[in-house]
Amino acid sequence: MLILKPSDIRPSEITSKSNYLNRRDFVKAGAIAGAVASGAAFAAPALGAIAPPQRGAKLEGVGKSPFSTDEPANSYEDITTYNNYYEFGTGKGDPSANAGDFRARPWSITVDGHAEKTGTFQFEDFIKPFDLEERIYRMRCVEAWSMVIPWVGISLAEVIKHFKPTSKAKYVAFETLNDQIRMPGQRRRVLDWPYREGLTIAEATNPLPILAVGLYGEVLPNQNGAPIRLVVPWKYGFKGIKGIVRMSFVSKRPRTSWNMSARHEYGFYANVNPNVDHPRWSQARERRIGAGLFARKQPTLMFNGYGEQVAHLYDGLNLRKNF
Ligand SMILES: Nc1nc2c(c(=O)[nH]1)N[C@H]1C(S)=C(S)[C@@H](COP(=O)(O)O)O[C@H]1N2
Ligand SMILES: [Mo]
Repeated sequence: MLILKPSDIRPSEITSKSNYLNRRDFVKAGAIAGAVASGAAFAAPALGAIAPPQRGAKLEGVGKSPFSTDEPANSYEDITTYNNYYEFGTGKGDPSANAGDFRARPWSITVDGHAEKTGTFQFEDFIKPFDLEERIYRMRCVEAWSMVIPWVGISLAEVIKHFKPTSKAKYVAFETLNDQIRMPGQRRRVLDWPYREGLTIAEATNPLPILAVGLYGEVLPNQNGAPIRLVVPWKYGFKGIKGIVRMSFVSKRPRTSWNMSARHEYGFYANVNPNVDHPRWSQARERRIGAGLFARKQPTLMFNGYGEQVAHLYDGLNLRKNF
């Protein structure tokens, strides 16, 4: 459990990087919490306010990206207390409550399959050849909520180029750590562990995807996928596999966790598409986390607004069938 004593909290942690949007919400939520007796609906923001997440070490030499959105970013608290990471529980607050003691170092990543360069690398050696960049991306979860997140990461296209995949490599598959002791949520068979994801080589070599190693200029918190996780901003959030230990160059479409669990609900592509509903709910609109409890849902954009960069990847593909 991540509960800090007041003496453990540095002043820098108390002054969060909340943007003006979230400050306004904080005031609003506070006013509402004072007016109604039950605080149950405010459990997530209240937890963030009482026990600020431990902040990570500063990352040095982080460049800027032309792909960043200028929309206001969600607060550090929003991004680190409202998570999906079933290895640490299925509730949105579970990863921040349960992943605090997870040791994300030392960490090794295995690269295998159809590539000239393969092997097992320490995390630090794995990322060393690549430039660190801040990429402020809109993120859209399949559950119809969204956030704007200032990631720090390395270009997946650059990583792939580095390992020199052969012509047999049609897809890249990723796997999360498989360890019931370090990831207690894996004791429950809510998914077929380890968590798995994948992209086509064309998707993976597009300039947008990154392997994120940081957030708000600091080392990535455990609940967001430390030490390294995938970020693919035009796809639903479940493609963004956390805690990666393996990257495989494969010739056949890899099996992916949510598709294996309910293939009629979660496709391999998982491109954000307001015109194709999930069988149980609409994908036309989304709730921006932190935009206020009474804020209207906003329209979801095709490819989450990244169509200019990625629409060409799907020329001639029926996106209703290939959801
Ligand atoms: N290993 C692993 N990766 C995962 C998940 C998970 O349960 N396990 N959940 C996914 C889902 S559904 C979402 S929406 C994003 C959430 O990322 P965030 O908590 O950093 O916003 O992580 C994705 N990556
Ligand atoms: Mo998600």
